[in-house]
Amino acid sequence: MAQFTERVFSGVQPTGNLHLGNYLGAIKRFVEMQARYDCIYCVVDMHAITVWQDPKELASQTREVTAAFLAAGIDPRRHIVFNQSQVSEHAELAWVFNCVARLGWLNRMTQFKEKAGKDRENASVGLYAYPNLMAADILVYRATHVPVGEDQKQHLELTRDIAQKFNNDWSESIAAHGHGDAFFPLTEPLIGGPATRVMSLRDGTRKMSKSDPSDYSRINLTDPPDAIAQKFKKAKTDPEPLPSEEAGLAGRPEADNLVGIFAALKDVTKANVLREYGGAQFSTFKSALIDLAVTKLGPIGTEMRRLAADPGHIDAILADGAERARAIARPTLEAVKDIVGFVRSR
Ligand code: AQP
Repeated sequence: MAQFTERVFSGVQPTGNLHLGNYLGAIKRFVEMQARYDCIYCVVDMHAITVWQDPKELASQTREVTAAFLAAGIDPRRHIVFNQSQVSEHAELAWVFNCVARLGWLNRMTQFKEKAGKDRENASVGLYAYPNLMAADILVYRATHVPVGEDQKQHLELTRDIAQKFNNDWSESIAAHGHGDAFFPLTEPLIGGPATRVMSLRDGTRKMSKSDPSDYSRINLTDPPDAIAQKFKKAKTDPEPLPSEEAGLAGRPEADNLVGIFAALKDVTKANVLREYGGAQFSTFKSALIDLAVTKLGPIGTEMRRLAADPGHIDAILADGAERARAIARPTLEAVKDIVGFVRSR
């Protein structure tokens, strides 16, 4: 089996209101990956326009996500940070994948069903084909690992299916062009830790989400300390004290969510948290959670605001990242063109 250089790719949509779920499920883990892998982190603006985006807001939100990456501790000199639309190879490979993926595969995608809702006929074709573009984002760098939240698991499985089918359908051409028995890796999702699915603070059965109309459902990364405190104070709970063991969280989604958030912010397990707070009332636990969240998130918000004052600096980082991303993506795409049989000038 072909060997692939280990490389991490992941992306975040610039669709506003970056929240604690995006941070714990994705960005915080992006930061941790830097010590072990070469990493490529992308602001996926082409994914964002699968639903309507105001142009001015899209540009400012693209810079805001970039600022969040930097403020959280991603190093754009050692790794690559850029926005997707600056590297056209993503779109070109996505077209090839549109011709590899099967309608039946996309019809099973739950995120499309959730986002399109009842008005499916009026959803954009882009929203439907979103997973194929996501596969291209990852595979144009032949990335081997993708840190994501639990909600992206199904899309990662589709990415593997697309890679496998591409490798099978063009196996002779792949070998004839000197790429051995597989051109694309079967990318591994990295989904782990106590906060792979952070839930809404208003309803422990719904995912914390940028598009939730209630701002009280989420902690935004730019929230000042008093807003963080206010939102956690108002967060839904149940009347029982915290259990001493994890099994006691079953059937208590709000308690489970707050304990998971605490554990992820503190880099411990839920069991550790319950050892310390088992038997405590929510008022006591929420005070400790507020202190912890303000300590961890406060400096990120402050740094994001500082970076926001200099959009030219952000744009320069994105331009530099795009150039370095293109240097990896272009040879992949050229090889794909040769494998598929597209004539190209050399
Ligand atoms: N609630 C969450 N818990 C853990 N991880 C999460 N992620 C998103 N929500 C949670 C992870 O954040 C990364 C970037 O997500 P995205 O912005 O690309 O798209 P999304 O998953 O569609 O985010 P939202 O907040 O749910 O946006 P809307 O409301 O627009 O649909 C991904 O790794 C994702 O797993």
